[in-house]
Amino acid sequence: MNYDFTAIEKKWQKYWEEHNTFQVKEDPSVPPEKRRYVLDMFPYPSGAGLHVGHPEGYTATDIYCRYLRMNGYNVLHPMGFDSFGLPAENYAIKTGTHPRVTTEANINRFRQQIKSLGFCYDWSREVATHQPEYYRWTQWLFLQMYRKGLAYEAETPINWCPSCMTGLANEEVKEGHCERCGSHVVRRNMRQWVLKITEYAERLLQDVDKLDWPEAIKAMQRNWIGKSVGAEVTFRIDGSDKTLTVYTTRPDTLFGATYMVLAPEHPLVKELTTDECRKQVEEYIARAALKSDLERTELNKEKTGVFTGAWAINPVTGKKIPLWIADYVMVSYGTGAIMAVPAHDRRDWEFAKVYGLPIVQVLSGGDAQKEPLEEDGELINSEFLNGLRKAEAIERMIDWLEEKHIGRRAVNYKLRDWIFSRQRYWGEPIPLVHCPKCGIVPVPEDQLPLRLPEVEKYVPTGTGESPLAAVSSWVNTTCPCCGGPAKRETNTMPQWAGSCWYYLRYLDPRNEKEFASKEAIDYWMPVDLYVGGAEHAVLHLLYARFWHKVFFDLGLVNTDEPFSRLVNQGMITSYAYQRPNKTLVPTDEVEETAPDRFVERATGEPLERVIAKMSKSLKNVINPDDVIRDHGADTLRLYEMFMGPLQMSKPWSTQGVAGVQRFLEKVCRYASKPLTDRPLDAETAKLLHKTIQKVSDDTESLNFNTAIAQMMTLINEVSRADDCPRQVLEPFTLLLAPYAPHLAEELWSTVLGNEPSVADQPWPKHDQSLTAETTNPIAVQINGKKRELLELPAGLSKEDLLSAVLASPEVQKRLEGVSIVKSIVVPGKLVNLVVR
Ligand code: ANZ
Ligand code: ZN
Repeated sequence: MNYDFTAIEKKWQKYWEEHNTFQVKEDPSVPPEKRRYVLDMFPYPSGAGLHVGHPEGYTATDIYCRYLRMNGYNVLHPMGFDSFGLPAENYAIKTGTHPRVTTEANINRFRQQIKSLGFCYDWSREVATHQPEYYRWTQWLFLQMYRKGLAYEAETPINWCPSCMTGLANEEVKEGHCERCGSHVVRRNMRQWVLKITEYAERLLQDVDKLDWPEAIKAMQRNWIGKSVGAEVTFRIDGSDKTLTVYTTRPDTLFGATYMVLAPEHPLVKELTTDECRKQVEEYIARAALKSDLERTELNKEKTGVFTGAWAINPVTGKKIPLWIADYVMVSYGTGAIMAVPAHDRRDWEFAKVYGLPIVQVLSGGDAQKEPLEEDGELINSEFLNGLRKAEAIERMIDWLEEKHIGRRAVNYKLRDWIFSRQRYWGEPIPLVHCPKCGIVPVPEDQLPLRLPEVEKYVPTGTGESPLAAVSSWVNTTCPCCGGPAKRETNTMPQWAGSCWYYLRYLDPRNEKEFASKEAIDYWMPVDLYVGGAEHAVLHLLYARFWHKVFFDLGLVNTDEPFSRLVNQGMITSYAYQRPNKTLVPTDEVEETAPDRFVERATGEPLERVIAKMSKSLKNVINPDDVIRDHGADTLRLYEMFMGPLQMSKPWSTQGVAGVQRFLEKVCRYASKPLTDRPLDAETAKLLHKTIQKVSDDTESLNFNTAIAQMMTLINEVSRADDCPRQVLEPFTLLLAPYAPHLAEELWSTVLGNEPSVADQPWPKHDQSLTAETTNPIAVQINGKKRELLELPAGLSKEDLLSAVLASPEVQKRLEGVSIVKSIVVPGKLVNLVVR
């Protein structure tokens, strides 16, 4: 059999499409434990088309889904497009082409590219967030949140790009600069719609614990929510009846509070500032407004501030302490004011050094005049706290403050409410009306979707309103409540809105009465496995959890978390070539003069091969279309899975692709040998059943690279024979089916003469009597501490034992975020991993 991958792949893609092979129904006879929902992060259909990172996660879920189907599961595996967003709008600003036109052309290209990989998506469930049939429900869900009091209007400072004349989301600000044009971003007060995600902070934090997600992502969510436990302390202002309350995590250090700092935006600044100091204070406030939060909080920045002329009284020492303003204090955190303890807080210490403020040490353990002491110690210079350690002293001080009614225990979260409006065109209109008589009135639900009107110009107006504000026929409307003249809200929703709930729409995508039926939700939810890139660690994944919890409270969904299990695929990187001065050379200007020796063609200068992100400028971007054309989709799929563990980042290698293609060619050559029905010899039978066992286990645990390696081992061994026994080819074809589905179909029907589709066949079972091996308990130590006890086959070599240990999910969990610097293997006994 000749491996004509182009013909084979076309043929089977057509077959699957015509036979609706992968359409899935909510079959009630399938018991709940046999239902699975496997989700990919849907792509933003950019103009660049699919990149090789997309097929990585998509192939992984595809293999897993095909494997589950063959094991008798009813599997929901949908795909769609996150199609509102900035690039299409920027393109419209440049060219005048409607974002819908660009977006839909891009979607068509993406769909065709994704289909060319032969994935088992149920395409009848495709959704795209920009379609009115979809965003009707985004608007409806927003209104449910609004009615629950979770959406409110506020004047808040936001990131503003003075050159693009638009507000930006935090995530659109890169190191203080506008992602679009590179201008310096400033703070500007603007009317905004805000979602009360902070009301869910504690639950979002607590429930992280019950998620089967990578530890690194869970840690990022916890940090982003940023719970902090401490106290509020109220200070009297000298010569005034005003008081000032601060938030501190270290009330134990109150005896060391030698000055106070207010955020420049703190509402009391104007009142407290004395006339002598007013001019400098106002100048400072104006300068601080030009900085982004990031610049203000950067640790290594020289601290700046000004004295307000006012003094407070330290409640425990009774001493007068000066009141400053400084931009390292944020108005939006805690109370926007701090008690400064330079002896024990680095930022305060740096500030005190710049302005010559007193440093009073209140914990033992070093010399605070020389450097801040941030560790635990024994309290000194602190009267009733002397001799206590930090934790006890905190408790004692809070009791004291509560007794005197000048303080109390307090909790703070870093998480801020979510600024939910954009001054943009290409997003969901916010379905609210402003009526001079009735105030804010929701658009009645039977009038949804509130469609985006056509506009002539996509350029932001600079007034803080979106281009929609210029469409007076759309803006001017009647109040749904009193029928009087009213105006529509012209801000649109942010890019994240549609992706907050798309996984629910897939359940019931054509429902015109509800966002999804209760039956479909009960049938499929929660998502059993969600695969995507780690770049969504906080934003999308936190926003979606928040919406889902709100829906849960509203009785709209049956679970309080949307995604039970999350797996992050590693980044596919590329090789790049570096000059001695660390600059990079585009790949097409590099020559390999000997194996692993590279020079710059123009100069003959030696270059070092390094690993870098694929980028246009380095000309090392791999286009999946080219790989499919030259090597076939099955090779692309198999190669991306064979590159290494799914979760790891790994560089693209052109030789690697060719190697995988040779494996599939070898399979074809083997299948071209005379097909026989002879019984297998004992050794072949044993290898075959070991292969079935390993491929099953590894596929189940998403260790696709080792499953492929085992299939390669099998083919190498069996192709020594002159014939091709059906007893080998048939089970092998079934094992191959999730991985290289086109070739597997071809082998199944053309070579083996069976009825298609191989995707509907039961998964092969291994014969335990053939695979049973004696096992040994192997202790796995990490940095010398015993962490796991694994039952592993006896007689493994050092290398095999180490790879078996590294392949175990328990060990992989423990190795997240660390790197192995050394491993010590004692065969049959233990493996010690030294990590950093
Ligand atoms: C006195 C003190 C002494 C503090 C000490 C720390 C160490 P987390 O853990 O992040 O919650 N802080 C409070 N509000 C602030 C604001 N709006 N902007 C900048 N800094 C602020 O940190 C809480 C600590 O950060 C608080 O505890 C306060 O400094 C500072 F040895 O108070 B601390
Ligand atoms: Zn009205």
